[in-house]
Amino acid sequence: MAEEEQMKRQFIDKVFQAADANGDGSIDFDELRHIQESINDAFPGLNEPIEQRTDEEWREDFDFVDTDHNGRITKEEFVDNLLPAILGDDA
Ligand SMILES: [Ca+2]
Ligand SMILES: [Ca+2]
Repeated sequence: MAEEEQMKRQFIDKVFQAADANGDGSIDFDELRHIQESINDAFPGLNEPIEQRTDEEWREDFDFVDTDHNGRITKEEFVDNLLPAILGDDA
Protein backbone atom coordinates (compact mmCIF):
# COMPACT_ATOMS: atom_id res chain seq x y z
CA MET A 1 0.00 0.00 0.00
CA ALA A 2 2.72 2.46 -0.95
CA GLU A 3 0.18 4.83 -2.42
CA GLU A 4 -1.82 4.96 0.77
CA GLU A 5 1.36 5.59 2.74
CA GLN A 6 2.19 8.43 0.36
CA MET A 7 -1.20 10.01 0.88
CA LYS A 8 -0.82 9.79 4.63
CA ARG A 9 2.57 11.45 4.41
CA GLN A 10 1.13 14.28 2.36
CA PHE A 11 -1.72 14.62 4.81
CA ILE A 12 0.61 14.75 7.78
CA ASP A 13 2.79 17.29 5.94
CA LYS A 14 -0.22 19.56 5.66
CA VAL A 15 -1.20 18.99 9.26
CA PHE A 16 2.32 19.81 10.36
CA GLN A 17 2.40 23.00 8.32
CA ALA A 18 -1.00 24.00 9.65
CA ALA A 19 0.05 23.30 13.23
CA ASP A 20 3.33 25.18 12.89
CA ALA A 21 1.62 28.53 13.28
CA ASN A 22 4.78 30.65 13.41
CA GLY A 23 6.42 28.71 10.58
CA ASP A 24 9.72 27.97 12.33
CA GLY A 25 9.70 24.33 11.26
CA SER A 26 8.84 22.86 14.65
CA ILE A 27 5.81 22.65 16.89
CA ASP A 28 6.01 24.04 20.40
CA PHE A 29 3.63 23.31 23.25
CA ASP A 30 1.32 26.19 22.41
CA GLU A 31 1.07 25.13 18.80
CA LEU A 32 0.31 21.54 19.79
CA ARG A 33 -2.44 22.76 22.10
CA HIS A 34 -4.08 24.50 19.17
CA ILE A 35 -3.52 21.71 16.70
CA GLN A 36 -7.17 20.86 16.52
CA GLU A 37 -8.11 24.40 15.49
CA SER A 38 -5.21 24.39 13.04
CA ILE A 39 -6.43 21.18 11.48
CA ASN A 40 -9.98 22.46 11.30
CA ASP A 41 -8.75 25.60 9.57
CA ALA A 42 -6.63 23.65 7.11
CA PHE A 43 -9.25 21.00 6.43
CA PRO A 44 -12.71 22.52 6.72
CA GLY A 45 -15.35 19.88 7.09
CA LEU A 46 -12.95 17.24 8.33
CA ASN A 47 -14.06 15.54 11.51
CA GLU A 48 -10.94 15.17 13.54
CA PRO A 49 -10.96 12.51 16.21
CA ILE A 50 -8.76 14.59 18.53
CA GLU A 51 -10.74 14.99 21.73
CA GLN A 52 -10.75 17.99 24.04
CA ARG A 53 -8.01 17.65 26.64
CA THR A 54 -6.74 19.44 29.69
CA ASP A 55 -3.42 21.28 29.74
CA GLU A 56 -1.98 18.46 31.76
CA GLU A 57 -2.99 15.88 29.17
CA TRP A 58 -1.56 18.03 26.40
CA ARG A 59 1.66 18.34 28.36
CA GLU A 60 1.87 14.56 28.67
CA ASP A 61 1.25 14.20 24.96
CA PHE A 62 3.83 16.84 24.19
CA ASP A 63 6.47 15.13 26.33
CA PHE A 64 5.60 11.83 24.70
CA VAL A 65 5.96 13.15 21.17
CA ASP A 66 8.99 15.34 21.96
CA THR A 67 11.23 12.31 22.24
CA ASP A 68 14.50 14.22 22.67
CA HIS A 69 12.82 16.61 25.15
CA ASN A 70 14.16 19.81 23.68
CA GLY A 71 10.82 21.58 23.93
CA ARG A 72 10.07 21.37 20.23
CA ILE A 73 8.40 18.78 18.09
CA THR A 74 10.23 18.35 14.82
CA LYS A 75 8.58 16.97 11.74
CA GLU A 76 10.37 13.68 12.35
CA GLU A 77 9.05 13.42 15.90
CA PHE A 78 5.64 14.44 14.68
CA VAL A 79 5.51 11.80 11.96
CA ASP A 80 6.97 9.04 14.13
CA ASN A 81 4.74 9.61 17.14
CA LEU A 82 1.69 11.57 16.17
CA LEU A 83 0.93 10.04 12.79
CA PRO A 84 -0.26 6.76 14.32
CA ALA A 85 -2.27 8.64 16.95
CA ILE A 86 -4.02 10.80 14.37
CA LEU A 87 -4.56 8.21 11.68
CA GLY A 88 -5.41 5.28 13.92
CA ASP A 89 -4.90 1.53 13.61
CA ASP A 90 -3.20 1.02 10.29
CA ALA A 91 -0.88 4.03 10.36
CA1 LIG B 1 6.41 26.63 15.37
CA1 LIG C 1 12.18 17.42 20.06
